[in-house]
Amino acid sequence: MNLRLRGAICGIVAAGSGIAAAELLAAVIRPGAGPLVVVGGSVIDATPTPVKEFAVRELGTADKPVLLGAIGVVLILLAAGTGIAATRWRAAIAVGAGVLGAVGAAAALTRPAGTVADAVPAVFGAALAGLALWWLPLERHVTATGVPETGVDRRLVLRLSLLAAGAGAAQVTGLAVSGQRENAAGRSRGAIRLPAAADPAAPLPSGIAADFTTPNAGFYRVDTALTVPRIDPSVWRLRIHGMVDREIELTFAELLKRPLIERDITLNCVSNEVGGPYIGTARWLGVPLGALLTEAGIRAGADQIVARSAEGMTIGTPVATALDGRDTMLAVGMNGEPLPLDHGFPVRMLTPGLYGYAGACKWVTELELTTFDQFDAYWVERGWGAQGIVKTASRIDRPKPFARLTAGPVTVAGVAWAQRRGIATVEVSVDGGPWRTAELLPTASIDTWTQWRLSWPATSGPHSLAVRATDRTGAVQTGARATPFPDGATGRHTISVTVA
Ligand SMILES: Nc1nc2c(c(=O)[nH]1)N[C@H]1C(S)=C(S)[C@@H](COP(=O)(O)O)O[C@H]1N2
Ligand SMILES: [Mo]
Repeated sequence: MNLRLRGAICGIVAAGSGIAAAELLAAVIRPGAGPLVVVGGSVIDATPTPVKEFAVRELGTADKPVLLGAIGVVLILLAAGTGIAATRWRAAIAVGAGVLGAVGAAAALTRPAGTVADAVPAVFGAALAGLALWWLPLERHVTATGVPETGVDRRLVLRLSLLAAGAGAAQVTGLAVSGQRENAAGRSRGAIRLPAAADPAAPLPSGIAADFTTPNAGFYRVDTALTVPRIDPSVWRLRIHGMVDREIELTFAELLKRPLIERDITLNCVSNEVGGPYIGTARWLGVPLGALLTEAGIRAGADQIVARSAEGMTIGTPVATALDGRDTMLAVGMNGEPLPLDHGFPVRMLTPGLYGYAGACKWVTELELTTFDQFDAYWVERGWGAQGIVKTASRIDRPKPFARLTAGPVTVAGVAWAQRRGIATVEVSVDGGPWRTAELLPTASIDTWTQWRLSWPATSGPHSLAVRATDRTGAVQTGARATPFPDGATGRHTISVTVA
């Protein structure tokens, strides 16, 4: 085997065993702070907004596996390079291990919820990787007569196998440990019996279409969390502090004792492109935030609620939205179940009328009353608008883009939304022609989307269909195109179809 290949293999196996050991240690002492996840989280936070937008748009929920894969490739290159260099220059081992440990430790220490202990797995793993590489026979054994041994290098094969087996065992154990914890989180969620709402939602009006409510399993997910936080509701606490007269700390049981409201609310993501999928409607159960804040006593001048989550997200929401009568809540239930882990279990915020990044902090553990002048939340620091008001928009769901249709009546249908304002009319234009008014289906409230449909007498040939909504303030959805950054996409969803 040539020396370089030998070095590369030794480097990769040594690094792999160190990283597996570090992940195992992290799984035991501090779940969610494994070196890979911590480095990945730092990469996400440091990623420039346009790249993030691209990732959300092009990769959707696959953005996280792709990121972890990219980190894996960088690690393999670093490990192989270190191994190759070490065949000539032993000190390369210290350099490679040092880089690995330093990057891991720096990422761990700079995570928003990071503690000094979080750096331990990375340092330990890097040291182990260095020792392993030192121990591996990087050069071919030389016989007493000074001739390199030929044939299979038993020592190399044996040591590589031992390391690989050790890494495999660490990996399996680590997965078992986190699997246990996941099951525990799932069990504690499964054991929760949510109280009935003191103020239940009205039944959905008859005539509402079946897909008005988005099932939990199909609800879009957008967040920066590489691993979903697993919060034990029995240790969960919410702290309300900052510009308040009395700090409040609540347990989950205390939160559930408060009168609950149940509401149908549409939630959507500011990163959604025109016509995009990051929107859904659910029946949420939660504690109105306004009363809680009033009990805490909001000090004069406080205009921002900064919600902090277990994994360190910060989301800034205007104080006014908790006091102006809308159903801003700390949600605990979604479509008749406790919140799914992905959607913020055990508690998330929900603010009708605001995009998720400005009002819907998942896994929330802290609310700090402050001002917009004093503090920029996570997305605002990255250039997104501070207020996050949902823009009036509409989408064509049927027919699908590039559908081949037969001439005759075709049902064109979709949704339109302008949470807090409500939808007044929806219109469709065929081939840039006059706007035709669509039929609006019954809807739940001004905080939910409105389904619409129109029977179109399709004639043969290629056609384009465009939609626009008018909200109940009379404002017509603009046709001017804007990208999602910095405060939500605008433009009209337009599709092409062919009629035979
Ligand atoms: N803790 C936390 N909360 C978060 C986010 C996040 O990254 N972390 N993303 C926000 C964004 S941008 C949106 S659009 C909504 C999405 O909520 P969902 O995943 O339940 O649909 O969550 C919001 N809350
Ligand atoms: Mo979002």
